[in-house]
Amino acid sequence: MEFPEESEQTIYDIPEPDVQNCNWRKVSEEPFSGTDGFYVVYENGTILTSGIDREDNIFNNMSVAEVLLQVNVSCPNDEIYPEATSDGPSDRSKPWYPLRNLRNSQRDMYFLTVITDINDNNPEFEGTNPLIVGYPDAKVVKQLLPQNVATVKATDKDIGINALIRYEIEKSDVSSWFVIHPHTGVIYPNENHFQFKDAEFNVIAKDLDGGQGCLQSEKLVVKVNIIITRM
Ligand SMILES: [Ca+2]
Ligand SMILES: [Ca+2]
Ligand SMILES: [Ca+2]
Repeated sequence: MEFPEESEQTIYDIPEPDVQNCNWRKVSEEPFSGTDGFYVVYENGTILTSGIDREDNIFNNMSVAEVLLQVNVSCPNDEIYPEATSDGPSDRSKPWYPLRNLRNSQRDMYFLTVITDINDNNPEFEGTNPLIVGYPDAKVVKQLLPQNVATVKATDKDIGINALIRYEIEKSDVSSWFVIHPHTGVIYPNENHFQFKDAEFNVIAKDLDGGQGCLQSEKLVVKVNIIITRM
């Protein structure tokens, strides 16, 4: 089965009357998280998850976040009917006898759940904040190939579109001096507006490629200092 992370779900609820007087218990979870794990198994056969975090470190090395739950069920009949043995003729009038092996295997049940991603993590910038960069003054730039001002990088713990980042420069008096590549995070001087003066502006990173409902990062302050050269 498959369900989204962080949700509270009943993954199994055995219907009446089969539930009567049977006891269910959790045997194992793989991988196991924390002291109690992800699942709660009630004696009446209800299995709940209180929310599985797909970004939990235990899924780091898994291409798909999966949890395998093993539960054991024991019923009064287990004690009433003795274990079958190979001694003596089989009594076909007792249905449990020829099904012994099957019954034993039914004591353990396995539930494999695939945890799908939801967008519950904001992008986060790497490195120092503020980011302080130097940019050469006009005299030097004329002798060099045009160069970028800086590169910023943010990461997002989600996957897929939930982690697809779009960078933007927050609008300000100096924002028009710069252009940022929305996906690479490279910041260029805007040829038509750039001024060789110190400037400070904010960059934000949005997930969902900046689409509706996106989450955004803290503001990254970028300080550009013009390096004056004497030639
Ligand atoms: Ca999560
Ligand atoms: Ca997530
Ligand atoms: Ca995200």
